[in-house]
Amino acid sequence: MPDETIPVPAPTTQIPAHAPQQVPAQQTVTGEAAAPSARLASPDAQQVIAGLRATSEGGADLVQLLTPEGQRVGDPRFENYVADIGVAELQGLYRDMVLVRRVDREANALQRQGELGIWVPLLGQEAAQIGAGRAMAKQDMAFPSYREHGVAWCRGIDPIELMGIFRGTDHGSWDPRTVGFHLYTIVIGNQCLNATGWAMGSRLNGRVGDRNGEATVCFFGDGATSQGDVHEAFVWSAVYDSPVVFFCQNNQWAISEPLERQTRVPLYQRARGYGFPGIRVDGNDVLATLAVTRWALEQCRTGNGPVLIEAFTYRMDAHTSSDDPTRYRLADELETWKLKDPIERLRVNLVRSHEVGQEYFDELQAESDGLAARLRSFVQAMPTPGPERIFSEVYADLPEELRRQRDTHVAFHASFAEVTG
Ligand SMILES: Cc1ncc(C[n+]2csc(CCOP(=O)(O)OP(=O)(O)O)c2C)c(N)n1
Ligand SMILES: [Mg+2]
Repeated sequence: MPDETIPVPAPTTQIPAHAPQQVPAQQTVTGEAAAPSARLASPDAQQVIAGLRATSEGGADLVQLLTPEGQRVGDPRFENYVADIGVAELQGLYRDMVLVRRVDREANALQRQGELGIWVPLLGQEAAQIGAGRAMAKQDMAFPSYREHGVAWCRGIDPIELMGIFRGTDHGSWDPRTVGFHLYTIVIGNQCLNATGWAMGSRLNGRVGDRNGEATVCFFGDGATSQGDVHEAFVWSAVYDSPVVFFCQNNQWAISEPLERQTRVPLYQRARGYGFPGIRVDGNDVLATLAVTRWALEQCRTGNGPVLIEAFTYRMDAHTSSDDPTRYRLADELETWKLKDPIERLRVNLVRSHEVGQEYFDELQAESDGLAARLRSFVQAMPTPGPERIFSEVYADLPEELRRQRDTHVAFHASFAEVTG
């Protein structure tokens, strides 16, 4: 579809129920007169409930192509971006989601059994990640946080390559340039600056301008939007028209902090303040996420970046295996989101609208079991890296001083091993 037929998502004036209805004229308020704004900073219980309801429902601006009941719905703005997706492609997207969920659950179990030091679950965010990941082209570059196992899968990274990070033996064993997927970033929001720099480079090197142009996708969370790094990335990307899709997975929580503590406007609306389009998509709808990300990437490739996508989703498990979400959120909330499960809605669609038979699901189950078994045996057999490993792959030519330290370090380990047997 030509660019000009795709309207930039219309700006909306929708504000959550608990936000002030009118922006007061600019003024300096001190003493007692400051009380109303102080009250706004701590909404009462009713306001909190209204706000949470507004966020859990996604609002009228949510782009959706597949309802939670598995029904295909139209959207004239994005329909054509998935016109090529027939039943075989839908099955492919379903397979991706099932397999990454299986990897996620197996890794979670491995952590519980002491084989991994920590695990960061993606449960519930499969559609957001597979939709975005499958929208990307070979020449594109992704900058993930630490939860993007589904995007890694789409970039062709074998899940076993993620395991060293969580076993504490390496920082990821893939070459970011070859696969177009940067190493995981733990420092919240920091990868947005890296992504901005990369995207500015694409533009300055003349690799933007037509549909084969290069684009960058930056993945981050709702909590990250409160970081200064993200603000700076938005400013730099905007003023340099950088081809970067800021893909925010709003999973409603930043560890134990709810979205309500990050923002008073829906996150996608923030883009307006920086001067680029922002759009909210149902992040549990793989088809809508694929369509919206394809649109955003096209904008970037053709020189109309950046774009902010807010993928409205939910973290169905703990923040990490070190976290206990029952301490800060109600079980009801999880139950509500289970009804919007990204995998189940596509399964229902495949069965009811495309008459996909049980055989397909059985085969996928067997494939998924095989993948989990391979992951498990790989992790159980993972060797402990040698003492020289911390010195390798940092310098092309190791400086003399570090070479000396490495030799001492290696010799110490050898003598220690001799003593301890
Ligand atoms: C700069 C920085 N501050 C604090 C932390 C600790 N921390 C780790 S994850 C996290 C919450 C991030 O939430 P969000 O951006 O919503 O991503 P999610 O984990 O939900 O995917 C925090 C505060 C950190 N890693 N880096
Ligand atoms: Mg979050």
